[in-house]
Amino acid sequence: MILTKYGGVIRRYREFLPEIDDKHIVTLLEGNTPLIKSININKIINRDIEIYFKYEGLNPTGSFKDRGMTMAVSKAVSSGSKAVICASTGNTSASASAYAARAGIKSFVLIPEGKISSGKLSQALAHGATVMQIRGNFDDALVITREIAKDYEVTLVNSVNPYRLEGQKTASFEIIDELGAPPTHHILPVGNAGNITAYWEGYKEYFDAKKIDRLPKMLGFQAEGSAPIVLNHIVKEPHTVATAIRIGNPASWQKAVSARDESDGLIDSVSDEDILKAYSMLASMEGVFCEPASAITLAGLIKLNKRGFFKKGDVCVLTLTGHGLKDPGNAIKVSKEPVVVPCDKHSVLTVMGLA
Ligand code: AN7
Repeated sequence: MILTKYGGVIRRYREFLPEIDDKHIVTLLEGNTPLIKSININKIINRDIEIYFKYEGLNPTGSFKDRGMTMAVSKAVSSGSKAVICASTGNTSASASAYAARAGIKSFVLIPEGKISSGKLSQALAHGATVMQIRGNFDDALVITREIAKDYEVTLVNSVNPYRLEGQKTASFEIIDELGAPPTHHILPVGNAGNITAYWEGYKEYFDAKKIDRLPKMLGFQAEGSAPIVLNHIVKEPHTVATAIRIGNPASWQKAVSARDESDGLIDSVSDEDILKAYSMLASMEGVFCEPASAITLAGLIKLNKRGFFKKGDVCVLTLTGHGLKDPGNAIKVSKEPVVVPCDKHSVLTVMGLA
């Protein structure tokens, strides 16, 4: 058998994506991420359902943003653009700057000062972006970015760029191709609300192509302090430990509401405390290290499960949107402290409980 080389999400799912010349494809071989079946967490939460983690932290820059960025930057390059710009809570800037570097074009990123994790900041800097820390939040940064992209020759690569969502929908295709069927429930974090919109599009397109004969319910979660969609009003000063989703006025608000309503799903919120509990559980019980914003999916599942939401046989897929190494500070904060031990065998054995 001849194995076809993996060529990234555009080449794999070309028939479902906007047309692009092969020579313009900018890829770091994103996508093709593992769908990991939960063993230990599944057992203690609910043995009647199946839980899977779509581990998007294993994309080239460590988050799901790469699926959309390959499409957006390829299109930018094919239209002759020499620069991209984005506002970001961190992951979009990491991804945009990496794909811009790959394409040999410039990247400009606006981030809220002091409110993005060090891993993400280091990525944008390493990839050579011009990083501007603004004294405002993500929502303020997005307003400025949109205005600049409207009037100057620099391509906006936030998820208001439709090519971003086109690329991101490929995650739904992968899940169906892997499971052979859609899950009954798909759980996602909701920040700027692009990803839940993209996943829903992906499921609907596979439905229309007759690859599946039913659709999942879309379940989105926001952090309590940044929950505009749940509250049904803009949050002027959003706050949460999950800085990736510290967004008070999501760009794809209405589309996320449509995904929720069309799928008979829901968008709810959970506390920072529960996000951090789920974050620890994923790493310590399942060996899957994701960032706090990603762990909100498990916190949400636990919340719904407690009120008897799921039925026997339900299959839940949780998208773990970003890698835990993006934000090691939080892991160190919520975990057991390392033990300082004198440099001798006996002391080590004592700590191990073997002396
Ligand atoms: C890990 O990077 O908005 O609802 O500027 O980094 O599609 O916005 C990041 C969002 C979830 C929310 N999980 O997705 C940005 C940015 C992680 C994220 C989300 C983000 P959307």
